[in-house]
Amino acid sequence: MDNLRLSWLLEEAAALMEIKGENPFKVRAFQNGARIVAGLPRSFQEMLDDGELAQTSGIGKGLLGQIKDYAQSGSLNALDELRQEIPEGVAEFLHIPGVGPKMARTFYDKLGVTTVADLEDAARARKVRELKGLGGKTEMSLLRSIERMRQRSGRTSTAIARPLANEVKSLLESLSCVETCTIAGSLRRQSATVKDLDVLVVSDQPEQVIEVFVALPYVQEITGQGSTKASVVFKAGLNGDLRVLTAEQFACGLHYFTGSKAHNIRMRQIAKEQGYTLNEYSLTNTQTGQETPIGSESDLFRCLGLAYIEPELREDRGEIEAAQQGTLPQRLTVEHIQGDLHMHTVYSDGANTVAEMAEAARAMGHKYIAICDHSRSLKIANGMSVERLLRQRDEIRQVSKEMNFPILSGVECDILADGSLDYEDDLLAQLDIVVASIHSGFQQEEHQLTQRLIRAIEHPYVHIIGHPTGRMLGQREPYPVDMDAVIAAAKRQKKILEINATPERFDLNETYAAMCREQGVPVAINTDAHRTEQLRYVESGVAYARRAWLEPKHVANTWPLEDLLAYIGK
Ligand code: DGT
Ligand code: CA
Ligand code: CA
Ligand code: ZN
Repeated sequence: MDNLRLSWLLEEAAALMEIKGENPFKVRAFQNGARIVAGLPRSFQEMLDDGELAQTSGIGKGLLGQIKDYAQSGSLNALDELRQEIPEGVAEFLHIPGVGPKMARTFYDKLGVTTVADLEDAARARKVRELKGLGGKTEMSLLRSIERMRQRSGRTSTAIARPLANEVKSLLESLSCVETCTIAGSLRRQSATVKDLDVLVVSDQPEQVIEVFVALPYVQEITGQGSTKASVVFKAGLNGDLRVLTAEQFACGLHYFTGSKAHNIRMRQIAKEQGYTLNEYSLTNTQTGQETPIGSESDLFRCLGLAYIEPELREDRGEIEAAQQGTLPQRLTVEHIQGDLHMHTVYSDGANTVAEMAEAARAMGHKYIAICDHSRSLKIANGMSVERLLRQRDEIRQVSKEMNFPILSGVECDILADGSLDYEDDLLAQLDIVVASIHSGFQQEEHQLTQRLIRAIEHPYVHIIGHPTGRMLGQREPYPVDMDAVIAAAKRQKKILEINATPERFDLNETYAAMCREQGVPVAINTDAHRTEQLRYVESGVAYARRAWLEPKHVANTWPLEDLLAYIGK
């Protein structure tokens, strides 16, 4: 038990009291208490024992009583009561600029939302403007505030975080005092961006592990150091949280620090309903105080009557109910993927030849690929003239025959500003497959961009829309587009939308990918590889797609080639 954790709990209690409309003096007392506890010179436990905490100014009788209880039971009574009434996540609403306690309460009471993400969805679905006293203007500014909050929170794309995580993991694992090292948190859940690295180590020599961790060459600054944990800022700009656990604690710790927080909250409820207390170290029988030995996450789920839930699903989006009912989605894996439908070669801005890309793809186990280099307007990416495109098509046919490996001759055709395509129809008709993408004119209005995409979808020779929203994580926002309308058009026209697996993109995002699943629009998980090694992006693309609950049947490039060709009318 540490000061920081106590301080967070007091802070959360203050927020929930505010939302509940409690006496402002009481709220203030808890807020002050949180600050004081965070800044104590020694552990609050020691100061409680030797009576110094009682003498500390700002810690009144009521607060002291709460802290005493917490020291004994590990939970804060006042907070437990508040959480009965208002779910934990609602306190987060107060961090949105412009949202006060009253408004937060209304969102929860009237919309039933308990996380910022759900609130955002509700606002996008135009439900906020219908609330009494609020309107369209509030709704718009709410959405902008949530967006700003996210930007300010400074998240890092996995393109940076994952290689760093792998380095840290392998360095720590090489230590003799380390049994295992696992990266938990949002990175394990395959989020598109992460706030920090959550590093879990099993060891019985925590001091030694911490010493090495804070001295890693990637570390810029140490921001916290305790007996079993440490926090750092990495030179790459993101933070790192290390926890050292014992082997007995590992399974519960892994589950807890994998999160998400919303998932954990529901799991704790489920445990409670069954007479257990679940925390980051153990599952305990609440009555007897006896710990249930938990050897793995599967054990933990099983003890609570749940099927194993993949980390990617742990967002409290219905996965716990599905695990109770045995209706979790079939796990999509990279073995289901039969081919990759978007990659580049030296014909435009790629680094490898047609044959090299095909060899590498076949070595990975693909049954077919499509080569889709850039079209002529995209000069900066060495887009192909008509003549060069035709020459490439001939080369593809020949390589395919020599290798006895299906290579579709395609193109990544620019969607021009008015929604028309970059080549004449009779040329496109000669290709096996056409991916159409937007690479310019992002500054258009939403209705223009939407119409542009829809026009491309309605084009008879277009089969797939590439990276449909144009986002570049950490660099560029998605362009504004009405994805409901785009997905509806894809459905009408029997077209495929891409999940571009380049780690800066993950575009479609998980929300839109899930909409495609619901609407019956197939997606293709494509790497957009510009060199052979990048064909490996398919692995994280598949993992990301699991966040949208996609099953093999939803993904067009898990289908045999004949089925794919039949779907696109070839
Ligand atoms: P991030 O870092 O924002 O990309 O997302 P996470 O999920 O990695 O969040 P982080 O690093 O703050 O915390 C790691 C996990 O620890 C989180 O997924 C769940 C757990 N956790 C952290 N704080 C709390 C909490 O206040 N309550 C509960 N139930 N779990 C928490
Ligand atoms: Ca994290
Ligand atoms: Ca963390
Ligand atoms: Zn591309």
